[in-house]
Amino acid sequence: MAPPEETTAAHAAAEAAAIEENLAAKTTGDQPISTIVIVVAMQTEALPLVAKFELSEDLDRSVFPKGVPWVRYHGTYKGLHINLVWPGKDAVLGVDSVGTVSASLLTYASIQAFKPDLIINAGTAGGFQAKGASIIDVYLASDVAFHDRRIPIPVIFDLYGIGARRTFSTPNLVKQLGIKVGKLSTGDSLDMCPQDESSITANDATLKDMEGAAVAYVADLLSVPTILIKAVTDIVDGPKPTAEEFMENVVAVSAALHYAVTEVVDFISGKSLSDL
Ligand code: FMC
Repeated sequence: MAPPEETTAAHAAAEAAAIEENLAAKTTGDQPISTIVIVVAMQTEALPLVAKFELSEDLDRSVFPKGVPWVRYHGTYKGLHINLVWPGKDAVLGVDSVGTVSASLLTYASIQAFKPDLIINAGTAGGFQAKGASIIDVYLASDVAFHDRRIPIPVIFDLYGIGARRTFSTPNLVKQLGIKVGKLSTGDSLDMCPQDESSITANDATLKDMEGAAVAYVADLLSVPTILIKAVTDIVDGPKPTAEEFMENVVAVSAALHYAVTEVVDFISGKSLSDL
């Protein structure tokens, strides 16, 4: 049953007030974190988190442009305003809109709409066993870079393409949770061609995904600190074909991811950015 109109209006007004209040408080990194945006790429990754944080789907969708498939779940958990967003299903093909383009647009729109103190990009990733990764391991990405933006014009354009950047530093969180830390390399393909492989090696990456560096780029543009939590679904330098191994593990690994994200959110609750 649809909620009565006054309830929806009151709810929207309360939300707008919370966003304003959050903006007013955002002068230093010392206030408790109030609003977070969790960006995920796949429904399988989103649903365990929606259940855990008891979020409700924003059926009105007026925060996003009309017609986009992007989905937002929201609610309050341990004093934090949580907005969990995923780019939804492709309008034509009906599959999750994975990759850097959707992730960038959604991150941009979500920062504009919710003015978060912090972005969490949570998702699955390939891992390199040569770098110590195993299936179901969960990592915090210390650095991100792209591996498929080759611009071989020396000195500056090549570096722009790689787009390497450090993520928001969270030494206390890493220490408290004992979570693994590694570098993440992002590109728009699930498979890996030889050129991508050498770029990933040059990026010194333990992890390979299709969104992380794009989310971090947009968040950096708009000066929002970002942390990336990635759980390993497949071993890129292992014997199994990536797509097969990914499909085999994605549900179990999404469950592991949701435990890790919960631990991170529990840790964040009541803390300021400088406490992380
Ligand atoms: N390479 C690239 N991306 C992924 C991966 C791999 N070996 N394993 N899992 C992923 C992530 C991507 O970020 C996508 O969101 C999704 O899972 C695969 O389409």
